[in-house]
Amino acid sequence: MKCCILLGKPNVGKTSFFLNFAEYLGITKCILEFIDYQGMKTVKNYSLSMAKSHLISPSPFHTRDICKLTLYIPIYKGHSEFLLYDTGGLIDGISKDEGIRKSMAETLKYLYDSQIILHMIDASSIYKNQINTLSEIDYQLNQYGRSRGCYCILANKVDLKEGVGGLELLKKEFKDTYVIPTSSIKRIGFKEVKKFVSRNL
Ligand SMILES: Nc1nc2c(ncn2[C@@H]2O[C@H](COP(=O)(O)OP(=O)(O)OP(=O)(O)O)[C@@H](O)[C@H]2O)c(=O)[nH]1
Ligand SMILES: [Mg+2]
Repeated sequence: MKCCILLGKPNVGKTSFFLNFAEYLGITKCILEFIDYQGMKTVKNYSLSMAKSHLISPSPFHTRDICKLTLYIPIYKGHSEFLLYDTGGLIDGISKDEGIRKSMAETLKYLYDSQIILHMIDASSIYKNQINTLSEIDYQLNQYGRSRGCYCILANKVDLKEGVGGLELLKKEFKDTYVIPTSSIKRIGFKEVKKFVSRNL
């Protein structure tokens, strides 16, 4: 089964996208598998609303473990199955926090094993030049993703006024990359992401 990984800086909206996109694809209950940095697996059964209230947060680095969910996309008379991974936020350099370092290492391990790469950037934040603005890690992910193929950028938070400006900056900066404008909470761009994933399954 193909694996699709969702990654990017902390707080850009990865977990919100992960759960809302799963809901968009028809999931009503989520059986989530969490994998920590030691490879320990824990399965949790959540309703979607419980998952959203537990797993999404305005504080950065809320997600630490890899979170795995099996999803289905209808194709002709059947459907294609794939695994979607939510991951902990990636930052430039080496964090002083051991937990963050381990979480980042785990994300990179799963990146190598994934066939489809969704790189999320907070478009509103880059427009305002805030903490989550474009930096080395985004350029490195872009370079790596392009070398692998099946890679796109999700320019998230375009429901915000600044997100629209940020989207234009991203399109200019990453001319050779497919950039999909998204809003994890308003479900903008979900149809395009679904098309992108199903094309690569
Ligand atoms: N306006 C707006 N807010 C968003 C969007 N996506 C996420 N948020 C908000 O951004 C904050 C972070 O969302 P998360 O989904 O937890 O972000 P994350 O990338 O998983 O963060 P970490 O797990 O800490 O790396 C929350 O307060 C969300 O409500 C979006 O598309 N638009
Ligand atoms: Mg998260």
